[in-house]
Amino acid sequence: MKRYIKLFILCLVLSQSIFYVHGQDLFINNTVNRKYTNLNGKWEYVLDPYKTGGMGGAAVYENKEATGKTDRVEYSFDTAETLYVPGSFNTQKPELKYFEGIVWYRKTFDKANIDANKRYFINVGAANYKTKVTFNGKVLGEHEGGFTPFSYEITDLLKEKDNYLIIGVNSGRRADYIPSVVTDWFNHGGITRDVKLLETEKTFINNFFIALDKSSLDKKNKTIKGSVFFDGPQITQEISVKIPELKVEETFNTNQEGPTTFSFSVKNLKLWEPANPKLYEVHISAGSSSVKDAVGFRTIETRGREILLNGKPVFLKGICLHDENPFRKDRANTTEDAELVLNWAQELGCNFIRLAHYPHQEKLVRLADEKGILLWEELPLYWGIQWGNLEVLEKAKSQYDELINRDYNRASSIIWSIANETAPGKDRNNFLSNLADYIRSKDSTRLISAAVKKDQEIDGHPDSVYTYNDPLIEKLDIISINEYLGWYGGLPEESRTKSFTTGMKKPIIVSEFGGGALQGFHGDKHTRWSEEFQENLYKESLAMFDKIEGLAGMTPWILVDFMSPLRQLRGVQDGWNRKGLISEKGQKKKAFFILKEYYDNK
Ligand code: GCB
Repeated sequence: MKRYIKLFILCLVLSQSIFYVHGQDLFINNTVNRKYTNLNGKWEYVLDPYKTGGMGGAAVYENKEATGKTDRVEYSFDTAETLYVPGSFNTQKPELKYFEGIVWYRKTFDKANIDANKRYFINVGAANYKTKVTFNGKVLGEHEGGFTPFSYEITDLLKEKDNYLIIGVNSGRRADYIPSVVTDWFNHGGITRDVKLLETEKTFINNFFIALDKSSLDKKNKTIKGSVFFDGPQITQEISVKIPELKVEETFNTNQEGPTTFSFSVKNLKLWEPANPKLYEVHISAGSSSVKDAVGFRTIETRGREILLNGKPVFLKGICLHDENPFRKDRANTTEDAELVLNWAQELGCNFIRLAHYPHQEKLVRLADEKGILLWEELPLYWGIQWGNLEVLEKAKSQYDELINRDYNRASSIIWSIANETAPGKDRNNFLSNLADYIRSKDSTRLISAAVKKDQEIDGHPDSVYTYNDPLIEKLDIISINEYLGWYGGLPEESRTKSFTTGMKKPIIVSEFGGGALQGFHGDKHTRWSEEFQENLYKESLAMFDKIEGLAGMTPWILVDFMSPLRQLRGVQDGWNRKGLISEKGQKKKAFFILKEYYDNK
């Protein structure tokens, strides 16, 4: 009997691991600086609203076409319409606006000069949410998570002619996903970021971390440390790290077991900071494999209520942002898209942006490195997460792994935020403290925060003093608070009666406040949706938050109006969350100038 129970448990575990997938073959970072062929452009597509993976009994990824007049195949990519990749499928075709299900995409291509001494990978920048990648009729794997990159190897499958890459993307929402079923943003489905065909050496550096060693900040000669990850049959004996501008040329013995770590000292290092976002070209090589990247070196830490950048207190003049180009009504996916919003943020006087509520495109993070804008990054651990579900915790870790691997070398990224507005409870506390420990074990070069709720919101006692004693705070470097007084409950003037305290002495960021206004709609300061209401709310809120002891920064909600199916008020919202300081057409509202003035004087 016992044997059967064991067998049953084994089967259960196996079936779980088969269904529970968020995998990829190998994490490859820094793809923009590697050798690749761009696979963006028009892809044919077949809709699969019932998520069967097959049409008329045939798997869609087999890429069949009827071969004669008696033949029956119930789909055809050859005669299909096309979608542009990268891009949200919802906003490219009116009939797909609210479609949530599977779209099968096909790209065919030839590849001249395949080199037998190289390896080839399909790299997807992001596809929302669950993605099955197939190549020339073979399933490579399934990836879960809508905002982080993944790669699959196709070395043995690639041909010189008529390759077909078929990718099925399922944008359906589920309670055990991250995010869960309800979000206040549009569920842009499909292949939303670039697709690349990467070419690498047989053994190559698939990932590397490099950063300034915090403990050397006060020394004249600073220490740079890092690690290098290899993949392939022949790990070479030595790696070399070069930073030509600093005259650094160092070699290290390769660790044959795990990643190779290195550390060396440098003279005359200019630290990266918003006023001088200095980037150095770094080259790492081993055997015939080499990578290069432009990297800034800085430290970030806290001291009491202060946030210290390179050892000096910094006030984070920030703004929240969704990863959308409002003009194209699409997920942002180009450097121009990033340029548009970063320029607006800089015009507002910002040195900091909260990338809400999921990982934004890598191009924006790289541009922030160049422009000297500090960033907060987060995963969509948002409303309705299944905290008691250990698989969800594993998914969160895996998505964080992908994000850390992608952005570890970006100086601009200074905060990992692990959750937004979640209520304390045993499962939630365990989940998030476990995740905080996990992230710290992977990355000690950033701070950890979360937007926490005030005690009154949890216990329901209205009070003039807002207190914050969420047990999660113990695990955080920064206490972040979202406070919508004046919009969700009360009029803006009520702000004058409020004050804030926290049990622990840590820096505080106001990570959200704001209210909606339809650009061009005017009224008095108490007329909801008018620019004047929003303007008044900003004046009152700024006066209130300015009094917080230990205020280290703020990111009002939000830079630009963004698409949200939760917002359906006709003639006002029309599917847009109107809390932007800038409309979806790019026009600034009055509150923009209130915040700008506050930041200019700060
Ligand atoms: C919040 C959420 C954000 C919403 C915002 C709002 O607290 O964090 O995702 O969009 O409020 O507009 O209500």
